[in-house]
Amino acid sequence: MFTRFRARNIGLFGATCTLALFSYNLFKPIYADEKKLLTQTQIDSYVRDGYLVVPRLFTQAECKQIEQQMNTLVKEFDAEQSRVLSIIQPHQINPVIEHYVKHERVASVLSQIVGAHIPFWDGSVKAFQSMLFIKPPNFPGQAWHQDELYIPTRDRSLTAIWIPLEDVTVENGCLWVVPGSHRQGIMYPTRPHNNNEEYEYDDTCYGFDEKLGKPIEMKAGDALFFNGYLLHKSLKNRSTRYRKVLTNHYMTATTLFPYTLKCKCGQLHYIADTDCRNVLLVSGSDPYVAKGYVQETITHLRVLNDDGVVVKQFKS
Ligand SMILES: O=C(O)CCC(=O)C(=O)O
Repeated sequence: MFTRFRARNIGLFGATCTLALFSYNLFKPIYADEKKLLTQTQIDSYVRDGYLVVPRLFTQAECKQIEQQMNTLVKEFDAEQSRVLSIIQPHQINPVIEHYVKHERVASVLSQIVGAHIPFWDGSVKAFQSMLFIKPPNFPGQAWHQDELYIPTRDRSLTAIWIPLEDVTVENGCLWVVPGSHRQGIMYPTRPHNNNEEYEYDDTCYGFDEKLGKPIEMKAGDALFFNGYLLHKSLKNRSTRYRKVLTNHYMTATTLFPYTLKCKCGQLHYIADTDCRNVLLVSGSDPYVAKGYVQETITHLRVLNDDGVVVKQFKS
């Protein structure tokens, strides 16, 4: 009797489980997790090494579309194509570039890595900056540096995405990184590099073993994500082709960062809550939404003038 009762219960239990599983599969909610592109191994390697290459994040067609927008912008600025080196903040005036800055594949990866080292991070991310680089043949690279120097997030969440629109190799000036150099959150000292043949004018970081630097050769549309404290550089473009790249900077939406300090009012400003609102929410929610948003930076080009000097060009 007891055994029959138990067998019937087990049978009922089994049927209920099968039904539950069946209806779960039919009506299962779209969990955010299902949109996540990275495995835990990839996230761990980003936290450990400070960089991650995600192959084929953008298709060839998407790379072409970005390149077309680059050409359109150069025309809008009435600039001489062969002299343009970069376009700064193109997303502020070009909706297609803005679309790629917040693209769902980009947002998905960022929502897994930007604050992966921060306890209780909720996956929220905002963008601060976009840049299109057009590196002509024979143009120098950028010496060893850390992006955190220019965009001080201080919670170590600054994350760059660097997407070549054509294949990049050592010859045409791919990025080099020092794996793990972000780990302790050290800001390395800087000094002149004395190598104008290889690098543009910005100083170089020193105090680390340069031999640990490694080139990251990539295919067009692959995406290199790297942390703001990671030491990186690029060499001169020794090829006969232009090297074109879209690169953007992101941080957690909770980050307050003092990009500029404007103290004209004569009041005391605390560094810790000074916040640049020239940002764009990419993932999750913005805890400082009440502060509103501003466009402090103006979209502009970096161009070579007749003397070969790099100057800024604004829209006339
Ligand atoms: O694209 C390059 O050559 C250098 C880019 C870079 O180092 C940067 O944007 O921080």
